[in-house]
Amino acid sequence: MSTGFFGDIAQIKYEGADSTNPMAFQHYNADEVIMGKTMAEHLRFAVAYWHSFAWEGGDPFGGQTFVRPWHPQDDMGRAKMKADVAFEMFDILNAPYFCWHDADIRPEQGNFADNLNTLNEITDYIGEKMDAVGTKLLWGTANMFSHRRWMGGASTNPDPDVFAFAAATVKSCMDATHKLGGENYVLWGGREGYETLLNTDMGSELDHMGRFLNMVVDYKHKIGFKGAILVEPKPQEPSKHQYDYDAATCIGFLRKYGLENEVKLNLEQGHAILAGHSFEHEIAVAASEGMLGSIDMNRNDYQSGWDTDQFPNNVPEVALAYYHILKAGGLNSGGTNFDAKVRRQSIDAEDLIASHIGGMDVCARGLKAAAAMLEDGGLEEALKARYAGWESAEAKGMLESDLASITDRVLNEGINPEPKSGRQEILENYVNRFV
Ligand code: XLS
Ligand code: NI
Ligand code: NI
Repeated sequence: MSTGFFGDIAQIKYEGADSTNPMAFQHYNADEVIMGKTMAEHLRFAVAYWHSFAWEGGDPFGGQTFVRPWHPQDDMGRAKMKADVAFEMFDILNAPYFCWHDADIRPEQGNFADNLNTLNEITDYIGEKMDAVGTKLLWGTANMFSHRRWMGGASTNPDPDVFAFAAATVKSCMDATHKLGGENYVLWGGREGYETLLNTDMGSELDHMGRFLNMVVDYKHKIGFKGAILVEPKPQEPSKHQYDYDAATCIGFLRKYGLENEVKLNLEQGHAILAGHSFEHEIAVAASEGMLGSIDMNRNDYQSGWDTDQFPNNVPEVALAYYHILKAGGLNSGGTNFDAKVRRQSIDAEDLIASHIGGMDVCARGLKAAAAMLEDGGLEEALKARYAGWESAEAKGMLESDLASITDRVLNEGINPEPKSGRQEILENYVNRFV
């Protein structure tokens, strides 16, 4: 029986680029084949439970703007109603995946044992809904940043009892993810960092975080969870400094603690911008190390400098991101999670649907442009030409050589390099032909 929350909004269909129907896809055509895979298989869209169903519309200057029948979110009956509405939306959008934090789906009980009971109960309920609607779980995760117990960090907390609570919480969320057939498990450490170095022992906090992540990996193998373990870089917010600053920092951390073959990265567009990078930079860094796991797709407001988690609407940006993803062989067990929320004035059920339609369409356009560029091969050809000098045996041999022998060669052969154009504008013009 329908909750009625979405009124008469029917399943969203693909109507093509000429359609003016705001409740239809213009570009996302799930079954359309691109480079040997359907769009649905490439993009693997997921809806984020927290932004669409748990967030109440507050900001630092004002409280709740969304009035939903499942508020306040402190009761199991209303948690089930929230799940009913969520699955109605997954069905309307035909979204293949969703993602959750424990705190999004179960009511907070204030202690671990009761949290565990409500998590078990709600995930049983959600499991039945997944079977009925056909939506799958892209990833589960633990919210270890909202409740006041986490204010000084989770695995990096100076209080070992918080470390213990965090370990138990992650175990419960991994169990729940495994039970629901989740394809990945994510750790984003919003409070794993510091507010001030004056009270922070950074070295020991990092060691605790490294040990914690090793326990997570051990537990994954113990229960036979086949999904990927992913960490999500972000430079700051809510903490002043987050240890998982960006992709490169995470990779260094994973290597230091022996996790480079066990853990991959969940990269978020807005976090890349906060770290002073482009999204494609973060994807290229992860891909070059074989550590690309999944993506959180959103955009920031480029004027405010906050992690505003808006739905993507910039096709050229999205196209370059998918270009690097396709080049790296695709998302594998990862997907495109809309870690994005409607604005707090967008209070209608229709806004929730329209925002996802727009995001899915923008990603579809980006993917199509990316595939066209890759199939045309212009960028790859230019790249090959730029590095062609390194094909020669002499150049390759230099990497096995040493400074003194190279110096001899420079002197003997009178090596005196002639600068060549980087052709940046020509390449930018090329990209513009596709987006
Ligand atoms: C916050 C993060 C968060 C993670 C999951 O900025 O993006 O939503 O994706 O904990
Ligand atoms: Ni984020
Ligand atoms: Ni995220």
